[in-house]
Amino acid sequence: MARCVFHIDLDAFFVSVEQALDPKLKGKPVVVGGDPERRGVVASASYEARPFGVHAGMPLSRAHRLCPQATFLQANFSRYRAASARFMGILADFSPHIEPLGLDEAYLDVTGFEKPYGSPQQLALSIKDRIHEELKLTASIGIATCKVVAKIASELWKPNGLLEIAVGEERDFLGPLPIAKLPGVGRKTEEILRQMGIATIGELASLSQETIKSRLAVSGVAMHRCANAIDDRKVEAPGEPKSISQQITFARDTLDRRFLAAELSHLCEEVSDRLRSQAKQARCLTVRLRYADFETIARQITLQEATNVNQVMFFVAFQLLNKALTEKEKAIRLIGIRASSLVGKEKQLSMFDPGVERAERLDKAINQIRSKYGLTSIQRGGTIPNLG
Ligand code: DCP
Ligand code: CA
Repeated sequence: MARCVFHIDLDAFFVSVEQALDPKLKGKPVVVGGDPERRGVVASASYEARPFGVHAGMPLSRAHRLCPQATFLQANFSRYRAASARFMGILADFSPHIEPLGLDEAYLDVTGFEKPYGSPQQLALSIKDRIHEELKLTASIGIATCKVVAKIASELWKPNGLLEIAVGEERDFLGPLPIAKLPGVGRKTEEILRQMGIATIGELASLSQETIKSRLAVSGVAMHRCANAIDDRKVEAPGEPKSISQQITFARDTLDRRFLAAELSHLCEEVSDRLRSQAKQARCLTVRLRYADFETIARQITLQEATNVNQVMFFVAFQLLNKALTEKEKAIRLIGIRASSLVGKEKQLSMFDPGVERAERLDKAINQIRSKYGLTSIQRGGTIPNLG
C-alpha cells in the first residue's frame, strides 16, 4: 500500500511568531535577526519583505538598505521554542509517526489516519486550521508517497500552501524542477551537475547510476534515487541529540576580540539554555572558527565534570577562542560553539546555596584549563570582559 507522508513547514517562522504576538506587524515587511546597526544576518524575513530581495542569511545591513521601511526585530528563541513545542504537539494529535526537523518543520506519516477526515487533503486542512486557530501561524503542507517528494511539494507552494502529488505522478512532478530543489544539492553539487549539462531533476533522474556515482560518489547515488522518487526512508523521531550547537556568521569579517567575546557569550547563553531545557549537561565543548578565506578550525576540550552552567561554558569557550586567536591572526567570518558528550538528567544544584556549587564548578574548570594551557593563561573575573 502506498504511504501517505506529509511535510509541514511553518511560513516565515520567527517573523510569524512575532506578528502573532504583535498584530500591528501583520501584512508588513518584518525582519528578525537583530539591530541593523549591529553586525549580523537575517534569520527570517516576512513575505512582504521578500519582494525587496531580503532573504535569510543576508547581512542585516544589506537587508536594511534594500528595505529600510521594514521593522527589524531581535530573535527571541524562547518564544520560538515555545511555539515549536505547541506546533509539534498539534501534529502529534493527528499521527504518532512524527519526525521533527528543526523547530518549524516536520514529517508526519498519516497512512490510514486520513480515513475519518475523508481524504489526505482534508486532514491537511484540519492541521492547518488548528495551527492557525491555536498559534495564529500559517503552514505549508506537501503530501506525497515519500519524504523527498512531500518536502519539495511543501516548499513549492509557500506560503499557506497545500500541494498533493498523486500516487504515480511523482516523477512527472519532479522532472521539470531545477536540481537545486532537491534536498542536499548545494551550490557545489549544482555546479558539478551543471558542468555535466544537468539542469533539471528529470535530467538527473535519466542518467545512469554509474555515471552519477563516478562524479558524486555515494551522495550522488542517494540524490539519483531521490530524483527518481525512490525514497523509502521511514518517518521516525530521531534518537537523542548527540550534540547541541549554535553558530553565527558575521556580516563583516572581524578580528575584534571584544566583539568576538560578546558573540561567543550570546552563543553560550543559547546553548546552555537549550541544555538546561533538555535537562542535559555537556562534557565536551568545541569552538569552531571560520576565517575570511573559509579555512575552518575547531578547538575542543573535554571537561572533568559535565556542565550546563552558562558562566562555566563561556569561561571555557573563551579560553579556547583566545588560544585560537593567538595561533592565527586572520579575520573571522563565523564563530560557533558545540556542546557534546551529553549526559542525562541535570544534577540537582545544592538546595541551600546554588551559587556555591556554581562557583565550585567554575573553579574546577579554571583549574583544568590552567593545567592544560599554563598558569598565565587565566585570570579570573573582571579580566574576562576587559579584552585588549
Ligand atoms: N533560520 C535562521 N537562519 C537561517 C535560516 C533560518 O535562523 N539562515 C531560522 C529562522 C526561520 C527558521 O529558522 O524562521 C525556519 O527556517 P526556514 O528556512 O523554514 O525559513 P522561514 O520559516 O523563515 O521561511 P519559509 O516560509 O521560507 O519557510
Ligand atoms: Ca519555515
